[in-house]
Amino acid sequence: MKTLKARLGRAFVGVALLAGATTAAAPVADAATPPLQAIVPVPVSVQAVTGSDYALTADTKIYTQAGSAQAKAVGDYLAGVFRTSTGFALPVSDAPSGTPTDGISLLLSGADTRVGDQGYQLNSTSASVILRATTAQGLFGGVQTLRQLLPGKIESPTVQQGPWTIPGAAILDYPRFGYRGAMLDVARHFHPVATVKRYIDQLAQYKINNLHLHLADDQGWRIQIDSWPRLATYGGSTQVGGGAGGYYTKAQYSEIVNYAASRFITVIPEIDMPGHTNAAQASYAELNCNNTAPPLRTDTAVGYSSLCISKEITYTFVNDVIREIAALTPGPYFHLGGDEAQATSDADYRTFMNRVLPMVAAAGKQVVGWHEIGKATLPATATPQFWGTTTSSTEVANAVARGSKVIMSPANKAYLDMKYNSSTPIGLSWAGYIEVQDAYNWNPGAYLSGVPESAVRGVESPLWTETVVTPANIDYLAFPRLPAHAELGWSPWSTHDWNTFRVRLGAQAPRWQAQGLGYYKSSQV
Ligand code: NAG
Repeated sequence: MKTLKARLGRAFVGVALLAGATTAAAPVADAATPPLQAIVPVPVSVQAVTGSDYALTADTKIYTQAGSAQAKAVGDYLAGVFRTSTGFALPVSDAPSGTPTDGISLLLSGADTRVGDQGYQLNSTSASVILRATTAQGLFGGVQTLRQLLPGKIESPTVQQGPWTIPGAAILDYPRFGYRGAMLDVARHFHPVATVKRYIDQLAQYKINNLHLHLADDQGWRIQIDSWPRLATYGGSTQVGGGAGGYYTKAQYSEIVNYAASRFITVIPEIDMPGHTNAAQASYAELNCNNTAPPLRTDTAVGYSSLCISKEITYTFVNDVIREIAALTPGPYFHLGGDEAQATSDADYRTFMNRVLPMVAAAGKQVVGWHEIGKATLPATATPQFWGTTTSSTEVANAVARGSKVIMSPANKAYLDMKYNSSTPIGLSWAGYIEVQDAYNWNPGAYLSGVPESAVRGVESPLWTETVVTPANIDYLAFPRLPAHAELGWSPWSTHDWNTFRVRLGAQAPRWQAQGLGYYKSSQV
């Protein structure tokens, strides 16, 4: 078994365990999981059409809904992924009218109404592969499933030998929650545009549709603000551990936003306030009650900074920042942070939020905030993001009672920066260790007492970066837990089952290897 593991990788271990083969695992472990049983997140419904596989060949054509530039863009994206590893031309052109009789088609007509605005239908036979959806976003989700129906080497950056067989199938799929998110903290350690784009591509594969960027914290301010230029040039000049830091120019932030949009991912900018603000206060003395700028900080303490609640300049500053970032952000949300305001009294916190909440609305955005924001009187459009380690929250309950929906990120389940176990080389452990099974085994729709599924907007996986420096560090903490969270956000709860999940998750490993993604090799999978 040990030799097999070493030779084949972890992908096959789960298969052996599922079959209940504790000792004589070899024959089972030799068989790769059939692709229709290896999709993450698992679709709502998958039916095999036996004896009717589609062969992707040098002659295959991709057709997209005539007249839809968005469908064409999804077709080009699909062709880009498949051309790289197959070496085939895969030309993309308008679909003929009527039901296509060959090739791979991406159509915006004829989908089952259950697909809604994010789902899709996929029908593959020996003649053709037809994806149908009501939106380009739905087609894009279907494309992610289609990738997983081909062998993992389809993800290779170099041309590989086929055969490239798509199993005959009828798939109907749509999400449990409309919001599936990931957060990247670019403040503690700055992560350049290329790293963020790489992460966006990884998120898209698992049908995550929101990227929350934590753009400012005590240790760094990471986005250019024209009316307060020192925020970026001085406040962004260092990071945890004392390295050089960095920041996004407005053009670079827009580049991220546009790249994310091309993957149907909405960027949610966060400027944390009224705490976690040392970088801003170090940049401008007037943002401090004593008019003295503190030094830049490169340690990882939390809870010591606060904007000066009683000064008018504080609100000019906050309004300028919200206005400039909102103007660059097409998505509907602005995240105000609001966590760990230990250096702000509750009364001051409420005073502050009462001033700032209307600024977000005036900038045309809806508020998101870490769940402490529920201490303020929120409009029903505001979304608290639960990050606690217990299963009740007064702040969330208050907000839900006023009509809010919540994003679920319980720290002991959803935090990607927690270590897997005591020997994980990077990560924190204040919320506990989170092995893959822990990341998977919770129900976001029935987790917080008094918060029914109907009050849950979705699931988000935060990745704080006190210990995360390189893209390889991101890979290691996000994979394989991020796909576990993605499945919680997408798949019906009725499909929830660790034993089948770990087989499907293990079957992703060859894709990650082909992509050069340095995932954590969990002994549980
Ligand atoms: C919390 C802080 C965050 C920190 C993280 C590390 C939240 C909402 N706040 O203390 O600034 O990076 O833990 O896990 O998580």
